[in-house]
Amino acid sequence: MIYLTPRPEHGPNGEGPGAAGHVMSVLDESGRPDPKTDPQLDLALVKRMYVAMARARSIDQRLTRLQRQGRIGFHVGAEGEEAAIVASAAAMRPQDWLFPCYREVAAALWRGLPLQAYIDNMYGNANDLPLGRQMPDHITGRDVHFASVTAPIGTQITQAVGFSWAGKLRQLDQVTGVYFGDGATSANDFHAGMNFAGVYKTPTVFLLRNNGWAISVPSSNQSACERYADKAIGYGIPAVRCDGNDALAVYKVVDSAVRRAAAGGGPTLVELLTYRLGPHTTSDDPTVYRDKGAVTEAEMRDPIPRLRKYLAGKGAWSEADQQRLDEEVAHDLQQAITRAEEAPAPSIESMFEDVYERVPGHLHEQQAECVAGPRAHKRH
Ligand SMILES: Cc1ncc(C[n+]2csc(CCOP(=O)(O)OP(=O)(O)O)c2C)c(N)n1
Ligand SMILES: [Mg+2]
Repeated sequence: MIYLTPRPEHGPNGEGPGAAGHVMSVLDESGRPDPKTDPQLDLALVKRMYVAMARARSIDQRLTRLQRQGRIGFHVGAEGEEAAIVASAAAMRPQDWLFPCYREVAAALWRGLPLQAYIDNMYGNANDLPLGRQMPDHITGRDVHFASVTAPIGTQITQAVGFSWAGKLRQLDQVTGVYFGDGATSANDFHAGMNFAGVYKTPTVFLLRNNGWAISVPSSNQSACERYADKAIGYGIPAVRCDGNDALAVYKVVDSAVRRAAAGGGPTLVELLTYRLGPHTTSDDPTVYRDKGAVTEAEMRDPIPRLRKYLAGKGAWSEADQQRLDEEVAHDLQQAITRAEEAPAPSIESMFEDVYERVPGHLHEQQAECVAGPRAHKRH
């Protein structure tokens, strides 16, 4: 019996033997760069990434408190995954598109989604773009080239591949990045999307956020594959693994995958190894299924202090900078929350709109009945 074994070299840019198993990293846990892999990024860019990551953490913490206070219904946080999310978004070019899972709001904010638009979505008020028809954290951002969040796991993968195929047919200089989790690699859409992208060489960057968990299922139980990156082999797609808690490494590998796709080289799977420090969502209690020790250990690899130490080592970040940032974020959030809480709920009439160009007769009737019914118009 002859067994096929994964090819040792399937890195996208001619990396040496073992590229598939190798985990690209730049920063050690104390934020010191490895001169052999350091991409020597412009410090202003690194600072912007750090600010976006630290802002994302503060936003998550505040939204979790709002949920516990009963002011919003639900929140999906991304604590611990900020480098994987922000640095990958930073490596995409303005004309590129991102198709998200539900944990990458920080990528939309990076691309310019206004904080107010996000907070309005968290309240589902009349200013929310989806008009409260979606769950919180299900944002949409056409203006910033950020596709709508869709809750069914993996569906964004086929959407993203189709979108990037369309861009290729139109000969647009456009790459599509698609985020998904380790759990999503078990979904049909992952396989359909990867296969299509491999066959048609679509300009797609598959951003596999391996955060160790799919709700309560550990990534070690999710798949029989030794490494998630190995899943790319069957589709003829090069894969690269990267320390997802190391913003510089994430930027470096995604930048190179984007360049390769833009040059007509086809798709790449990037496995971002990270860890979900918080619960799956505010509806989840991970203490019933995971060991506290694992979290404490993962906290040592927290991407935010690591990048802060890097910047501080370069004399580009101080305690005073941190304090200013914390105050600014708290102020911006307070302002956005106040506005969102003052905004009215979406009108009942609006439930019947936006599907048809003109509301058909039978829906008009239902709309009138609903408006006349006992449901009082009230503030959110
Ligand atoms: C088709 C489908 N099945 C099940 C669910 C319920 N569900 C929501 S999140 C999730 C786990 C996803 O894990 P992963 O892909 O690793 O992403 P993570 O939440 O860790 O970021 C599941 C099973 C769903 N939303 N859609
Ligand atoms: Mg996961």
